[in-house]
Amino acid sequence: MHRSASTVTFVFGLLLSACGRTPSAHNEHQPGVKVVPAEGKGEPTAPRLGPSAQGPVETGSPNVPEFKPAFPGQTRAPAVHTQSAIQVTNVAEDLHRPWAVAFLPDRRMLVTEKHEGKVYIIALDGKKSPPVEGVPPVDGRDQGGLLDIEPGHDFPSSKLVYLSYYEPRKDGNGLAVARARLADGPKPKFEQLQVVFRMQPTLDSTKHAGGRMIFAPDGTLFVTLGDRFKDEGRAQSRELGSHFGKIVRILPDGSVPKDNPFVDRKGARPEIWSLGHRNILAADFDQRKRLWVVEMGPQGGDELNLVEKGKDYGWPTIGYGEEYSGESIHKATQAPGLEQPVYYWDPVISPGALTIYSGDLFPEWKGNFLIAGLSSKALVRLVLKDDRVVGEERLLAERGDRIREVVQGPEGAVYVLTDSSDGKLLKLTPGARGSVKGAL
Ligand SMILES: [Ca+2]
Repeated sequence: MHRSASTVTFVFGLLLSACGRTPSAHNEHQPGVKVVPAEGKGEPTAPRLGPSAQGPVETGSPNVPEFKPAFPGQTRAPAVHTQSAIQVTNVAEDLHRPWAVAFLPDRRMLVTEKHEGKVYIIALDGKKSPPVEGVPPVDGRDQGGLLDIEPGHDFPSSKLVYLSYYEPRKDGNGLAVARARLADGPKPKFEQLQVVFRMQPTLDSTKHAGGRMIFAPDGTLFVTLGDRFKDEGRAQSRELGSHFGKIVRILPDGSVPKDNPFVDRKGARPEIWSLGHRNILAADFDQRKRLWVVEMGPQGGDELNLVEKGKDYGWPTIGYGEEYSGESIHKATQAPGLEQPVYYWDPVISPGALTIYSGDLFPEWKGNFLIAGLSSKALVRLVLKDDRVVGEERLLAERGDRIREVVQGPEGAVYVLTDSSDGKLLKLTPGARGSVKGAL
């Protein structure tokens, strides 16, 4: 179904200048400002490079003010502002709770719908295929369903596509990764489906199974997992005998790389790469081939972590958040042998996906971290220097959409999915110079 693209150009600086500096003013402005048109009222804010003198982008009160950062700049980095106008194009809509986008070599996109476990192939002009047949059954309740999708590195020859999903099992469910051959055409289908990874143990939970898949530059496959949002799962997050609370690393056929950190440890699950995570949906590799993740924390405890082989990221022993009830989880924010987050958010942003931008279309974003924000209803941009966050921005906030996914397209445009029963696939490109009064 082809839909004509609607395009809106606006300047984010206008929105930022419109937002007050108190928590209530910030929140009130979000739904009120729909679009700041090119010929809108007021002038864009003066462009600012690097840290702003105006303080952090986050103006909400912390949930856990008694927890203090371990080092300067670990939270509430100074606000920064994108100088370019940004054009937002509506590529596709009518997507029911879409979760992931992945590009095929011919620039068409694979898009998943979570609850009913559907996959569509969407062309750059928005033309959508029939649902791809052959998707495995999913437990689509709540946070479950069909989540991530990635073509294999060898897709041009193998046609292999990888899927992650809540697999229905006797006595519950668990995250599974399957791969299948995509038989393309007017009625596309997956053939020869093979499950290559099963999160263990099985538990009856509709939450926190993680589910992001990312291929490393060396072709190994990282899969992020979670603590299942249950006491027994949380208690296993730092135990090597369980997949709960872990990031795992496998070969594309599901076998275990010989250089995984715990392959020789008795009782350890050999797929484990790192431990002590709560729930991770957001992951990407940087230009130096290092893995970064943004974790869904508890109330007041979302974290950016630089993930290294065999390390323990501390959940639930340390952290910066608290239970949703306000009860405490952690006695302390630091402990020997447990890794500190590079950055944390209190209040949270609810990270759905991470893309470390490397394209040429937005030169000022090069190397920046773009994070899909669900509860924060924004595309969160972080500027890093020497592995410390030195700037933060909330893009697209005036739309009021929960943002589920962010990926960089082959030409350097940025694609995002909104999380809704009428979800949209949006494309961000630089707005035309001179189209916005006062813009550079
Ligand atoms: Ca942690």
